[in-house]
Amino acid sequence: MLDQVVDTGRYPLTEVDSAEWKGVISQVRAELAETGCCVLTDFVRPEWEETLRREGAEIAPRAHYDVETVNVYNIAVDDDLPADHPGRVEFQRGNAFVARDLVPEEAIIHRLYTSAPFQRFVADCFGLERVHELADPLSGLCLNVVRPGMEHPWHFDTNEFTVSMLTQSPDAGGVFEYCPGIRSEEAENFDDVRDVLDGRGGSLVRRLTLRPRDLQLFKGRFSLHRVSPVEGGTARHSAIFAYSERPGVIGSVSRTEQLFGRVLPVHLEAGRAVRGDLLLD
Ligand SMILES: O=C(O)CCC(=O)C(=O)O
Ligand SMILES: [Fe+2]
Repeated sequence: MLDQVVDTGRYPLTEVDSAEWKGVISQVRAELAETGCCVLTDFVRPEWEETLRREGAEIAPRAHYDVETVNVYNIAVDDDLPADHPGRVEFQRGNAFVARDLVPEEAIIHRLYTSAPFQRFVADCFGLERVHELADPLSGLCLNVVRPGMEHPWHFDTNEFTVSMLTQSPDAGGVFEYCPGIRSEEAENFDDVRDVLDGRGGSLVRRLTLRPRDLQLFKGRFSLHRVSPVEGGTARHSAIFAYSERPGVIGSVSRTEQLFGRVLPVHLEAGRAVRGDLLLD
């Protein structure tokens, strides 16, 4: 399957540790170290572009919509924060997610997500021994749907690294904007975050117009990012492949309810996953 779908001439996923593999990996790692973001262009072969788009468009109506007031840290908006704290800036989250259990197993994005060579490649790109699919039956693989007029507002990710692929481009807008390393494990840098939210981000903000079939690797826990408002008549669809370093990761009940409008018994049993740092989110 992999050889057919992925351009393995360029991205030798099936030749683990070959010279070509190592060449790609070292390039990716250098870019990730510099900006926290790397786009592997034309990762999926062009003949699959329409299938990728259609499979996404078919499930997009299954996205859970909810007008949610959020801030960049995904903490309670009414928290008792200082007046100039960036967590006080509120946004309407206008994107919606299709949960993993609504993505057919034969869809390209599902086959990539669960592919062992793909996982091995992704892990090596991030310098990890291996990655695990989330044990969460809803949030491991999602389709992110941003309809015309909507945006996916500024936020940090809970995951340290994210893998994604646009499956349908909007007519205009829907640009991925990010601020490389604006915070670190040691420092929140609230002043810089505040500047970006207030539109004074200037050189802190980079812009990427992603294209379908490109694979994006991103370290979103330290880089503030958003999808700018989508313009025109076509929704923006992107597949989010979520992996973790530890096995068994399951989302919290409250977050799962917010994102998907439902929880499963496994969420009620698991409680909140433990993380390695104390950053707000
Ligand atoms: O859809 C995208 O390109 C970005 C999605 C994102 O930032 C997220 O799901 O956390
Ligand atoms: Fe994100």
